[in-house]
Amino acid sequence: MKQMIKPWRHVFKLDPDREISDEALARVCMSGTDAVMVGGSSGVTFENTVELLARIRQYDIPCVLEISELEAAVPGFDLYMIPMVLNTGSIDWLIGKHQQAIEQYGFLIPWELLVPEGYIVLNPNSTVGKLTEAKTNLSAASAAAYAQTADRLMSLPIVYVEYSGTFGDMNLVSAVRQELRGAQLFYGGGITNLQTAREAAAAADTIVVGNIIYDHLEEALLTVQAVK
Ligand code: 1GP
Repeated sequence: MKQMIKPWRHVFKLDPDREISDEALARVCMSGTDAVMVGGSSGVTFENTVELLARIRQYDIPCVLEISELEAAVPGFDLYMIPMVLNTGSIDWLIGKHQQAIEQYGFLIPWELLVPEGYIVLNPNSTVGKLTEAKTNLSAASAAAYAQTADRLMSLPIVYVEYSGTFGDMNLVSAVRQELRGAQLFYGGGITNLQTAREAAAAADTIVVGNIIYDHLEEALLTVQAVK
């Protein structure tokens, strides 16, 4: 499954808890993006996830689910991305919820479709930052050390620098990337136009574009050009 993700340079992230018209969804799915990731930090349910998956499946685009709610683990996605928050203040978000899920549902898990992601959450005001009590006040060197931990000690295939809602420090992102040997670097947060998409695409392997889809679709679609 790592082979499937490797060539991805651009990903749109859709939130099942937010409305998107059929026309907007069609434009997102046919934008030339490499994949659609379904996920969100709140209000994600089995029902709204199934509904969104069914709508995306009309298009020929890889569709992956980022699991934040066990109840919303819907079958039928191409892959399942499993966040492990490296700089959380609570062990639950690093490994606790994962252990509980496996104890309860291990027999149902399609292991070959799971891709763990080492998250470094850096916006303290984001929903994910608050929820996971992330220690966001990190220097570039500290963030890079988390990334090395994920890459070298844990062998995670993805490190995800997450600034959700705000555009991050690209020097930090570059410092993180420099330390990675095997892991692919995802960057997400505050990409709102072609310029920010280009900056992020220069620093990371893969850029993730979320919110702006709902606020300014035209600008969101332009971000695909940053990786072409
Ligand atoms: C959120 O990293 C993604 O998980 C994208 O962030 O919504 O700020 O684009 P934005």
